[in-house]
Amino acid sequence: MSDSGKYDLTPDRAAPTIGTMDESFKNVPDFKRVILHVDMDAFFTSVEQADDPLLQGKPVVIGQSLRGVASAASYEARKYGIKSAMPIVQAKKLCPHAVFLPGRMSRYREISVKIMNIMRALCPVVEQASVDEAYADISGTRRIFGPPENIARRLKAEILAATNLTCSVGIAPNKFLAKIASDWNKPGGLTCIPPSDVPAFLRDLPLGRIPGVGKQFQEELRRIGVTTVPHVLAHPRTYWSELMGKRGAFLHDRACGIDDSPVVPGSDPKSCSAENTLDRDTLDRTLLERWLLIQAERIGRELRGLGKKGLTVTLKIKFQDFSSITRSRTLTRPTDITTEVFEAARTLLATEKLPQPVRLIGTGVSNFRFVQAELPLMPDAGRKRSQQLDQTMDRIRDKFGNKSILRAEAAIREVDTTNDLLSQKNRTSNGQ
Ligand code: DCP
Ligand code: MG
Repeated sequence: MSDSGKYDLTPDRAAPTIGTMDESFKNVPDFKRVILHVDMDAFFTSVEQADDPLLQGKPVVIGQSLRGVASAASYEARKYGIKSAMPIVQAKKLCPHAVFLPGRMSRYREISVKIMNIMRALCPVVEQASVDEAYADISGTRRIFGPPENIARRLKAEILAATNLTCSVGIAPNKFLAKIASDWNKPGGLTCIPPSDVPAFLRDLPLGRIPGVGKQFQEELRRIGVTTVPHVLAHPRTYWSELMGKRGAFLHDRACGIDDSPVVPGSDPKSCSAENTLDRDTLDRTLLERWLLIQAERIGRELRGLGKKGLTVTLKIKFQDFSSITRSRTLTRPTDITTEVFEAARTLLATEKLPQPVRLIGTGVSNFRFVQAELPLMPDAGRKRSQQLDQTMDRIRDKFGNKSILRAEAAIREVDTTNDLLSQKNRTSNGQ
């Protein structure tokens, strides 16, 4: 049982051999939950490689500034010893021929939304933990999906089909063990820690692999001769909490395999917005409209990705003296159509006096409404055409990346600027 290989299900790339973890989960009374953790493999660099076939198989690093650090490294780059948080200067020394890219946060967020939607469609309770990872409580899904591995495999397949990206999945009786499991056999892993195997699994686990036991904490423990889980378990919980307070109790709990923290579903986004600080303050309305179109493109795509339609469009303007205004317009029906978002924002801009040059312009869509499949009494040819155009552009961007296609008027400049913000905000009002 203490052979770590026992926990490694064969990655899906090869023929999987599945154990009987479903039975184990059922039979061990102490563990009532089944928690799944998904973590994308080398997320930022994998997105870049998926969007640009020329990068596939190459060492890729996100981070270009010689004064900065790498935020991500592809598995090819990791072979040279490059890791996240490593100074770029050092990474360049280790692998001078690696491709160093600036990173495209909005694209990563867009893919992240897609992944989370896939998870939410399959799993009853999902908690997004970061841009590329999420927990799901799948305790009640056995009757629909069979053993937990089935849902994991289906998730992996659906994420791969939708994004061309691989992920690693861990399944265990609680969140911290599921997180360790997803990291156990990267990339492309599927690792289960059945309840009955938890004690043996923990016995051999280096303390540093427990989330929350960082380098400093390990060093503190090492100084008192504690380097393994059995060392921790040699003393009762009270000993640890007297010695180290909450951290001590936490350490003892984890060494016992205890983590009762629930999977807390994140609240649904209440609005989508995008804003740009301009390179130079301007009164040029044509230029401002072009920014509105770029923003409408991005918001429209985000809305469609989220499956949301909003009834209110908001324009935000910040002037040269940093004073700002927001103006809203309620549409006759909720929309996720790029041109409708744009037209509403453009109308708001047209009716606004510009007493001084504009330094920032932004668009937001809020007031999301659930809309059933539309069955208009009068067929609306214009709207249908706009929807078809959006769908086509979404498909092209899914395949070739964000910058591959822009409506002609908007193609004035690079969309991914460092001061560009695209965000979903959990609020009912907008533009603030
Ligand atoms: N990230 C970052 N800065 C860090 C660590 C990560 O900006 N110090 C970003 C880049 C990563 C993304 O977050 O691609 C996800 O972080 P992960 O820790 O999950 O790392 P990866 O997904 O890149 O690799 P792995 O396959 O190990 O999960
Ligand atoms: Mg990851």
